[in-house]
Amino acid sequence: MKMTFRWYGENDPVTLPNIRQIPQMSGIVSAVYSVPPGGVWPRESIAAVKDAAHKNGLLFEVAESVPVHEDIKLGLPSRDGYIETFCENIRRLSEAGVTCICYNFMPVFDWLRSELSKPLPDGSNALAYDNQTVLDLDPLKSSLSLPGWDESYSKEGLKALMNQYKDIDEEKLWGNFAYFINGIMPTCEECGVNMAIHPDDPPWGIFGLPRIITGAKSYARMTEVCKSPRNGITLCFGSLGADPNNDIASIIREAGCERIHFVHARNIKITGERCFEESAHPSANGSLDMYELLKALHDGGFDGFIRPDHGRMIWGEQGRAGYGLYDRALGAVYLTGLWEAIAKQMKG
Ligand code: DNO
Repeated sequence: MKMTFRWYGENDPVTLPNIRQIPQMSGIVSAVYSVPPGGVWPRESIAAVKDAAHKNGLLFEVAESVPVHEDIKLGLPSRDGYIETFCENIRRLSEAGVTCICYNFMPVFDWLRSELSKPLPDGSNALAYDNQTVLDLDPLKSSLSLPGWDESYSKEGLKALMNQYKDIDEEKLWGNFAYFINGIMPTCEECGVNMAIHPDDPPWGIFGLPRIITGAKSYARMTEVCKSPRNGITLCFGSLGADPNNDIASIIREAGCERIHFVHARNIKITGERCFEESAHPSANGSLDMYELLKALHDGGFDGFIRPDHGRMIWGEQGRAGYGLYDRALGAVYLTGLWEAIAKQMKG
């Protein structure tokens, strides 16, 4: 397992020298943020991320995310051009040493929360999701914006885009996913790059839009539509774990680790039906048994990348919601400790 840390580039208040000092940190997970979805990433921009990482003793082997253009998810005729652009980005990233690309196939919106800084009893704050608040929310009227969302849409643009999805049900979205993944796979094979799809977060439909990567059945189907082991997943504990029907340890044990290229490890506390808040990483702080999950990965021979995922804001830190330094650093060290204990226990 290779421990990594997400870095949002030169504007990230978390610096590379900060990241370097976290014990056992092997590299960063990053992207070129200046290019809109569907554009080609300039070689110099990719090299700048790599060079900055290397200067700080860190590797840049995982890109998160390369956005999938909406025309691909909608299955429009223009998708072929965007698939070719995606392939070009795969080539350029691999030339710079990237071996794993994290992406998602969620229509319009990426991850969703109803609150970005919910105060917790210990004085920290965290991201939270309340089902009723989301049901009452109209994305076309509210001013809600989240760091994971593409902010470039005007309200009219967003309305038109959401309208385009009205004839796209889950079956059609699956068809468009199959077209995309099979379209890029020859390039992934050629370049030695693993694709790691992130689950839908939360793992259920929102705002009437379809979502398909939600649990064990999705993984079975996903691997079926494109059989190359390079068509793999980002196993995100917190996203899948928001649905208590997802037994993540069983998903790992049943599906095996061959397709798990990347792990987002975080804990959540389920506070009601389709309601949760993000907790500190240790098992005792949330609803997920982190030991069981890492043990299942270890037993399956997991040898991919892992990163602590969202952290709370602690010690008065201000910054990008979910992506401060301190709590994620605590998470990384906790995960490394669990992994060491499991490995030593297994040796007997
Ligand atoms: C949220 C992240 C996601 C993830 C994308 C991958 O914090 O895990 O935004 O990067 O869904 O494409």
